[in-house]
Amino acid sequence: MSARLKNIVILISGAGTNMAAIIRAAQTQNWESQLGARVVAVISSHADASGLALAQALGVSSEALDHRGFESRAAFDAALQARIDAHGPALVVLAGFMRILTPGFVAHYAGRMVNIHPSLLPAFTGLNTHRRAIEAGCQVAGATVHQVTAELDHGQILAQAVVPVLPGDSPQALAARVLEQEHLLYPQAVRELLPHLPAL
Ligand code: NHR
Ligand code: GAR
Repeated sequence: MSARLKNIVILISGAGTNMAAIIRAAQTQNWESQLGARVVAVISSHADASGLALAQALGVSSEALDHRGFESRAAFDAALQARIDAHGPALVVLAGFMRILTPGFVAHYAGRMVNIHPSLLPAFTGLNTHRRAIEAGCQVAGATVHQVTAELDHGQILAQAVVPVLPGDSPQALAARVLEQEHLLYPQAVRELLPHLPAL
């Protein structure tokens, strides 16, 4: 029975508030009985991520695999892949995950790895999205849930949320406005994707 559940592994690097939103949605909406899915593990690329304790507090086991202990991206990704695959994941969810992943790693999870990026893709791939949106004079900003492919922030778009950029916005103020929408968008996008994924 439990072998047929769709296991979700969430990768984080920091606060893990998107991770927490997904775990809470899975619990309150009873994804296990409704969708045959459950969040089984959280893995952080940073040992000091506060999201590790937050996951434990929500009843999900968490572990750190600090990227600084590895000589190369390929070595880190190989170790990360082994840790993830130990949980038999149907879906890998990047939630504030800050390490660029190698093409081999991405290929291994093709069609079953998603990310939330804090911009309205295809605008503003990469980092410092909020500062760049303000400097460009954008009147709207937002977040995008997308499939992860080898090319950074270029996978198929699954869902987007839009917020206004307000006069005098700081990158921090805009980031907080976007993050609030991310917490609604990401659990919903994952929930809609799950029926389309095979259990491992
Ligand atoms: N990997 C691939 N191959 N494809 C994607 O679409 C990915 C990915 C890894 C992470 C998240 C992404 C985001 O939402 C993501 C998407 C980190 C960086 C980055 O430059 C860029 C984009 C994203 C995540 N990272 C630096 C690096 O050298 C480290 C930056 C830091 O530690 O602060 O890996 O924005
Ligand atoms: C979120 O805004 C997420 O979109 C962004 O970082 C924040 C993480 O918050 N992701 C990236 O910038 C990826 N490069 P969280 O850890 O509280 O979910």
